[in-house]
Amino acid sequence: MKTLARQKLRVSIPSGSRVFCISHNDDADGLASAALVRCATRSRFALAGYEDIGRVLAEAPRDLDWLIVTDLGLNGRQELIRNLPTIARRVLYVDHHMLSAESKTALQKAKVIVRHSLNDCTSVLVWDLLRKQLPEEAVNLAAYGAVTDPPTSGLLTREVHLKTSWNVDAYEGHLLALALSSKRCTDGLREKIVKGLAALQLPHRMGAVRRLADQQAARMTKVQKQLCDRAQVKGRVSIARAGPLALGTSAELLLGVPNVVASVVYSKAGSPSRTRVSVRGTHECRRHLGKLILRIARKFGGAGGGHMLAAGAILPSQRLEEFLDLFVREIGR
Ligand SMILES: [Mn+2]
Repeated sequence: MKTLARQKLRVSIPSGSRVFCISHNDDADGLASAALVRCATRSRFALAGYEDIGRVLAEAPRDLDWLIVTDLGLNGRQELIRNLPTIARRVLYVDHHMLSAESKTALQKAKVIVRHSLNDCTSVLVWDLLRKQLPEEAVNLAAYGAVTDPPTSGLLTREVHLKTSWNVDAYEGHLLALALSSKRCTDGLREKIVKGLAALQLPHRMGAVRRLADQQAARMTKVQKQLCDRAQVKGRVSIARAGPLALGTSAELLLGVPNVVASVVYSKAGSPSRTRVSVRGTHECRRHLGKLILRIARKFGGAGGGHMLAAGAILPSQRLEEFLDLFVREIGR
C-alpha cells in the first residue's frame, strides 16, 4: 500500500514559486529531467556530476520555495541530505538509483519529499509527478530518458512508450545520448540543450547536437578497438583508463573484451587526487554492481553506487589499485 501511495505522488508547484532544479549532467535522462522541471515550473537549474554535486548545491540560489534534485543518487550522502532543507523551504528528490533504508530515513528526517523507483527512469518519474503542469508534448522528454537509460519494466515507462512514437523518440533520444557522451559537449552546451528541450525543441533541430552525435557515432567503433587493445584482464574483469569518451560509454564498450563479465574504466576527477570509476556488467556477473560498488568505494574512502549492471564511484586516487583488486576478487572466477 505504501508503494502505491508513493506511485501516485503528484506535486503541484504554484506558478510564481521560486524553483531551482539540480540534475545529472551526464545523460539524456538527467537533462530531460531538468528540462521537464523547467518546462513545468519555469525554474532555473544547474547540472552536476557526482564529483561536484556538493559545490553545485552550495552555489544554488537561496530563499527558494522549491529545490528539486533529479537523477542524482544521494545514497550514502548523509551530510548532503541533512543540508538540503537549508537551501529551500521544500525539497523534492526524484531519482531511480539504489537507495538504502538508511538514506531513505535521512531524507525523511530532512523532510524531503521523495519520489523514488527502480522501475522507471527519472525523466519518466518527473513527467508523471508534474504531468498536470506540463503540456501534452512534454511526454517526449520522458521518452528520451526511457529509450536511452537501461531498460526497465515500470508501468509508467510503458505508458510513456505508448504515448510516443517509438522510432521518432528513439531517434531523438539517441541523438541526445550520443551528443552528451562526447567530451566536446561542454557544460555551456548542456545548459543550452536543457533550455531547448524545456521549450520543446527537438534534438534533431539543434545543430550542435546533430554534429556531435554524428562525430560520436563514427568515433565509437574506433575508440572501442583502442580501449579493448589496451585493456588489462584480471579474472573476469576488463580494466582500462578511460579514453576520449565519457566514462560510462567507455565502460560499456569495454565489455566487448572476450570472456569478461564486468568492466571498469577510470580517469582523474577534476583534481589528480580523486579518481572517477565507472563499472558495467553482464548478467553473468550475478552481482548488484550498485550495491557492490557502494560498499567497496566506502571501504577505500570514496563514495559510489548505481544500478544492477551499471555503477560508478569516486575515490582517492592512491586507493585505486586496492579498489580494483577487491572488485576483481568480488566478481570472482
Ligand atoms: Mn538516470
